[in-house]
Amino acid sequence: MSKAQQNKANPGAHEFDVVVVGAGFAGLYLIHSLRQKGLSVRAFEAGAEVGGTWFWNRYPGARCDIESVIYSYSFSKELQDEWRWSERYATQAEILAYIQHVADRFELRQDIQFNTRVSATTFDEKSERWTVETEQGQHVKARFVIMATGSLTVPKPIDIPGLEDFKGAWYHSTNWPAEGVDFTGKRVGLVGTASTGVQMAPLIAQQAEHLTVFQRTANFVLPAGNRPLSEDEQRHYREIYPQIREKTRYSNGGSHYQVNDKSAIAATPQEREARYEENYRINGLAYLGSFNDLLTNEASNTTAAEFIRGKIRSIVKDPAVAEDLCPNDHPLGSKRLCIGSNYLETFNRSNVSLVNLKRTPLERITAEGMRTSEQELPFDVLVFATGFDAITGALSRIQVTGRDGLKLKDKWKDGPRCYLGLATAGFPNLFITTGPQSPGALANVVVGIEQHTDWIMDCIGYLQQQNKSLIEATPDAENAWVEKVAALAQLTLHRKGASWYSGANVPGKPRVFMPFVGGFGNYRRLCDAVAANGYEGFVLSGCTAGAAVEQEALA
Ligand code: NA7
Repeated sequence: MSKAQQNKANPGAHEFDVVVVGAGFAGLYLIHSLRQKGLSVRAFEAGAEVGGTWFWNRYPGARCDIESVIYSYSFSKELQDEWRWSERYATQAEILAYIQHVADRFELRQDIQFNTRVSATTFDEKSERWTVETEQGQHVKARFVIMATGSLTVPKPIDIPGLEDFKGAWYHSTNWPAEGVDFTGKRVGLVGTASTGVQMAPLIAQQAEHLTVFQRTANFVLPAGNRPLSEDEQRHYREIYPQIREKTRYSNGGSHYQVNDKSAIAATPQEREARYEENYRINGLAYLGSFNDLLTNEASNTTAAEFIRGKIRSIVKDPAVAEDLCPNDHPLGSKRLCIGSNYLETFNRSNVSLVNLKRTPLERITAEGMRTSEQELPFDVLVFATGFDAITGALSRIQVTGRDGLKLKDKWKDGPRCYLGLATAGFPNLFITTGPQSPGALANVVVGIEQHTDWIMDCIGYLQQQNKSLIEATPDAENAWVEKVAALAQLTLHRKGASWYSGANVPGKPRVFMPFVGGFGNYRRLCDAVAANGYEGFVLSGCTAGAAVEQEALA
């Protein structure tokens, strides 16, 4: 009987090869891959179900802003062939159904403990084991801990004073009631106009008596071009899947779109207009690939931004509202583009109004509603789409203690530091998936999850082969990587956008641009080269008697 099978037969076990924190897209593929290697694994999941971000974010209109056919696992051809995506951009419900299907199909649930939040994990040098502690006080031990905690899982606390005074109902997008919310006949105030608010507003407006949208920063909103996927299209995708997947693995953003290898500024105005028009109509986030310098050349960026502002002015009938909706304080793409359906058109409805908080700031929430510097507005319901303590939020809520009592939160007090975005010096055998200093959510995160998982599996295999029990990033390699990630970001217009990519949305959070912007394909090649060079930048050590015996058993 393999160790993995033994574990399934023994739910009370408290010693594992690997503990995985989280059972979303990353956690599930990790469990599957670890089992394939014959390793025992226990995953802890705070939610009552698999899905992670896609379990919690069930607000009206929640959809992925990446196309379904590529926002999906590629590791199993059978899974790929049997699953049918009904729309170009899947709803949260459909993505969650897919993740649940994966959990059932590969029988992953038996290694997951639900409704369990990990509170701490501590490395013991003598035994070379991590102790993982849950909020319920449970302790388990593992040789490796893999954080699959996601980038968008912890809500940013609501930082508007007075919420406790409000007499009506209020909801946050990240923790939406499973039974839904009926807005019929209600006066609704919505705070937040980025990806989430943009998806919610049109649906709330269809039900509510009146919807007031509170906008602090106007964003670049593009139409998703969503539509049902026909049987023929699905068949076509299944035929070309091998090529699509290969493209996503080596592309800049983990997608299959062709990036135009031409500078916007070198193109004629007619060429620019034609390309922007085509991408605007049908390609969502790929609008950024209309030309090769939109994120590096300010003049080029302005041409793309001006095109979107023109669209806003042509769609929104009231010129004053249109002007308020025009983003003008950050370059296009320096914050995530917002992909929606009928968002701008929603402001042409008679039951929708916009409050520009740049002109009339929010002062506080009152018993009856909201007060700005200019007016007091009564509401029955308040909805917050105010975002996340992104990328590091979930990790910072776990007390992680490495070698010599080093606390991750102390090490990261001025910003996160990871080598390859996968490991951090002082914390042996701790891996982080799609975390800071990796492409993370800047690229298609499912492609990133598969790449990280495969890399970690190869790494554990290499340790076994070399008869080593520990792997740890060196401070030198980590420093060089962190500098490289920061220098790359400085070459782009991301440096000018105050976004969750850099922690700028959370007051007091260190301001560090966290994702690797050098392109997903390049990142993969760098990670592969590190592995090919015997895990350059890492120290491999250890091999206690206990670990050696275990490794023999696994061989
Ligand atoms: P985001 O992108 O962090 O957006 C949050 C929105 O909430 C944004 O419009 C913020 O305005 C607004 N916000 C936050 N706090 C306040 C306060 N106190 N007052 C007024 N407005 C506020 O989160 P999302 O959930 O929309 O999207 C996150 C990611 O999920 C997205 O990028 C996709 O990858 C999926 P601000 O811009 O700070 O002025």
